[in-house]
Amino acid sequence: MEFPLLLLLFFSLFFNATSHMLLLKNNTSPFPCNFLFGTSSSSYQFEGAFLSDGKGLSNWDVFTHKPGTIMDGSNGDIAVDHYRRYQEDVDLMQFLGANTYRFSLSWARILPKGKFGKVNKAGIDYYNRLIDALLQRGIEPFVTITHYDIPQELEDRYKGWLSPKIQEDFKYYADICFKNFGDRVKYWVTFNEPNVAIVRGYRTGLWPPQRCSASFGNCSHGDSETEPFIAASNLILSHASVVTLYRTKYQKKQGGRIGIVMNAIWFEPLSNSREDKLAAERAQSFFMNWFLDPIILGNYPEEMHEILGPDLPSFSRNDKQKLKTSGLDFIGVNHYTSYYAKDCIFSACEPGKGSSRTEGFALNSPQINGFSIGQPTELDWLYVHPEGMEKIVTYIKNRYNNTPMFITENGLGTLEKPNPTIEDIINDVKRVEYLSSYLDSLATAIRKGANVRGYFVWSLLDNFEWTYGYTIRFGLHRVDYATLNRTRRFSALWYKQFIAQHTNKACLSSS
Ligand code: PNW
Repeated sequence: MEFPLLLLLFFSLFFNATSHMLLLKNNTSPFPCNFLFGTSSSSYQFEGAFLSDGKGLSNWDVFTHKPGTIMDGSNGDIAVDHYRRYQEDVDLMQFLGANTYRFSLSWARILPKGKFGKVNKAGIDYYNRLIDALLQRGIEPFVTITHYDIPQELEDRYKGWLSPKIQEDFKYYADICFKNFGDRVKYWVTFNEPNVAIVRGYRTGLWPPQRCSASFGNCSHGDSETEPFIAASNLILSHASVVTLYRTKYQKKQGGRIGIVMNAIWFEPLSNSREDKLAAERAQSFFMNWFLDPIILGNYPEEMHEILGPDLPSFSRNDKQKLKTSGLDFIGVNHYTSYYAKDCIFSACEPGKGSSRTEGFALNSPQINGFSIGQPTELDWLYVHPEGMEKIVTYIKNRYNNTPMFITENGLGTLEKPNPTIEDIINDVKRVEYLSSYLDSLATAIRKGANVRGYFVWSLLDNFEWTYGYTIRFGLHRVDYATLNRTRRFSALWYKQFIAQHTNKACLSSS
């Protein structure tokens, strides 16, 4: 395409996408002073260099190398080579005007064999280089300690999250992270989306360690009715130990904050019936509150006790005390989509997705009985329902006493045509529409009093999308997987503009 034509296309799209943004009226931004705007990533999806400089194998390295696990047969061996190209990537963030970057540390890069081996100095050096490069450009590092990938050694030795032994290992690892990086890192996340990792690892078996019962999936070991709850309880207690460690040994001196990131789906009752409303509550309790309630309120949601009985591991008096005194400083919210929820206690549901006891007898899905919660996308689990952002943020605000929140992920995944033209590559108007409508909805929640402190787009770049491999692209920048070249998409320019318009100049001078 001729260059001027391309330019024209650009501007027409640009004005189209910005004209329906209500946020800019009177030039007052609803986003508070010092609001963080950035992008998110994770070690396994970005770094590559899977065996470089002393890194050990992670559970995801081993899993992706098994045939048939990943849609396009790919893996994260190279990913987007962030390990070597981080400087170029930090330049892209600077161009956006972002003031934060969320990334995760690879446990197996720092401790190739968990606490059963030595610290890998080259791993520490890499993260030091990345952190310093960010700070030099005024970008605040927002660090996830574990984003799904754990050293394979811990699976082999004691079955990972199924063993209480992992609590000691996680504490040992986090201590090394605080000690080495805590002078410069002021935002810590213990875990990314444990609710997704545990459901996929131990209920449906689609992710490592591929454990489930026959009626839930195709696994050679496991028990979908009990193991997810055991793994979750070990993870919740691991979070508590590490928060206690941070509070007692580091927080005063280093002055940072620590939280956890949950996958947060908004569950909308399928009908106005009392039964469906209760089902939507149960769906939330069995998905998100399952983790946040014990961490913030000291015990599992009541509905979980009632439905699961003895299959829900109970916390000892000691554990409860530990949970109460540790808690968290903020809740990280990864929000992409909403689902309908339908009751399966008082009415019959077909056996299958969501209707089991392990999900609180609440059928939950983006489409039920021909009703769709929003526009479908090229990802089977992602439907566009911007109102869900305001609703989930408000729900969390009310349930957890307006604990500070960060929207740690939000974004749209798309497919790419074979042999795409430059226009196919950069013209991602759907992504811009998605992001601007979700940010609008977030702004409404903030105006109504939600204590939200930051927002991160998933993701800076296209990357390894777990079992979808490289087929699904979430990037503000497109990655050519043959050359690893990054190309700026229209959404990157849009986000740059958005950040500039919503960074409150008055705050800058007073801070
Ligand atoms: C998150 N769902 O995963 C992860 O934190 C990222 O690593 C990932 O790349 C990103 O979102 C996009 O998928 C999710 O089924 C996995 O609702 C599943 C769901 C949502 C997010």
